[in-house]
Amino acid sequence: MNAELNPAPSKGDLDSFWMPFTANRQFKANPRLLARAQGMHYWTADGREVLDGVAGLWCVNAGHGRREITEAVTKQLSVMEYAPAFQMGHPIAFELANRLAKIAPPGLDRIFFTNSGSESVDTSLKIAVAYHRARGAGQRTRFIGREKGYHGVGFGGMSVGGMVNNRKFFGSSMLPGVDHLPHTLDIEHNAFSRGLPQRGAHLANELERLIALHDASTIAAVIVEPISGSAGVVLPPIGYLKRLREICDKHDILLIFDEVITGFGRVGKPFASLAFDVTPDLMTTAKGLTNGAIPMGAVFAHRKIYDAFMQGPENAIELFHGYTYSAHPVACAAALATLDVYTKEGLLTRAASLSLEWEDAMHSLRGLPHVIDVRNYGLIGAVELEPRPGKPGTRAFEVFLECFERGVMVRQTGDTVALSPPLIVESKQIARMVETLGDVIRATA
Ligand code: PXG
Repeated sequence: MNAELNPAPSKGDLDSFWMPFTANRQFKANPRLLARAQGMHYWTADGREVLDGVAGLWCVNAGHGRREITEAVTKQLSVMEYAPAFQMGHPIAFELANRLAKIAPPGLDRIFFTNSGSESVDTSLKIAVAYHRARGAGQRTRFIGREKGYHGVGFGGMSVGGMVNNRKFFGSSMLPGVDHLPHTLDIEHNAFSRGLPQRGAHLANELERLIALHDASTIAAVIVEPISGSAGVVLPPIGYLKRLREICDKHDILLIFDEVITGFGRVGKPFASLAFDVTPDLMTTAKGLTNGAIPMGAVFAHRKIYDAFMQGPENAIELFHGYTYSAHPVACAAALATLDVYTKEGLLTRAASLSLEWEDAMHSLRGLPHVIDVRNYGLIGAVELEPRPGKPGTRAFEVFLECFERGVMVRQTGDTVALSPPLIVESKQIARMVETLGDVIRATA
């Protein structure tokens, strides 16, 4: 694509766009404008090449500018740009659901389409409550989330989420009846673990305590990310997720895995649920579903949940929920083409074959100034920096800015720098990312 198709705005032109999750004034004083992307790289508006260490925002798993996806989207736009999915259907929506069902964790073969991770999360929470009601347990309305959890920005996702800045500005405008498990980040005991940390499975037993407090009969679902991404890559201790599953089963509570980040190959299997061999009842996805090309999300529901709704008169709507753009034909076309690329290139499992190399590369940062932890799993990595006294987050933010100056895009959250490259990444690119990050950490006081 020619960069001239997207002329760079001048500084005065930056005022109207209220940017999401952005330091607007800092950005608009020193804009970082991306104009073009191909493969593992972005190019800035002034023509600099930037290696993409974060797959856009954890979504461009097959790399940028995939011709197959572009062609599928273009074709679908000319055949039928939109069709409603309420009381109507179109063939590729069913085709996509069938394809997803084939790679789903066991039993999770009923697919509800949304347009984002946030919508997937809110959809899964609503399905959980309505499921219990359909079974005569309408008093089960509580949710249990987890500290440091990120489940998007809808009121539901915000309420079960556990990142303080995403909550505190919105006061008590939360869902009532939500409680939180403790997070599993334990740098004191688990720093520099390679892969999953040894210590911390016992933290799942805290769920028993919350159940004792609220009574199981009031709880609809527990929602966790198998690996927390946004909070700075928090890994599940060995045995932790299995224990959560056991406790949920014992008390008839649904377990929701939020796989918006971990889904579609990020951890070396199609889903983290398969990598960790723990099957949830509901699974939320988005991002990698369409390689980030067109917004789309999907909730995978266990067949038993779907079946519980399929009662009553046959002409009655079973679930009063959905979006104008649920199963949008263009998004379906993008997702089908994306799945083709993933399959053809083995991308849903490629992270597994790279994970040891990735782990070694990430852990080569151990010992650098201010590095207090390195975490990795699949093609996810994080470096935790010691916060500057009284100025949390500033050190990692500077690292992020300087990496970008040196041509590598990373993500910063708090004092963590996270990496999650497209799954097509090559060895030399892994080396370049980690070397640049190391140089920048050394140069940042
Ligand atoms: N759940 C999880 C686990 C996510 O990571 C969402 C839900 C919400 O998805 P949408 O599509 O509504 O944004 C997410 C989103 C980061 C970062 O850098 C992560 C996300 C979004 C933006 C930045 O960690 N995850």
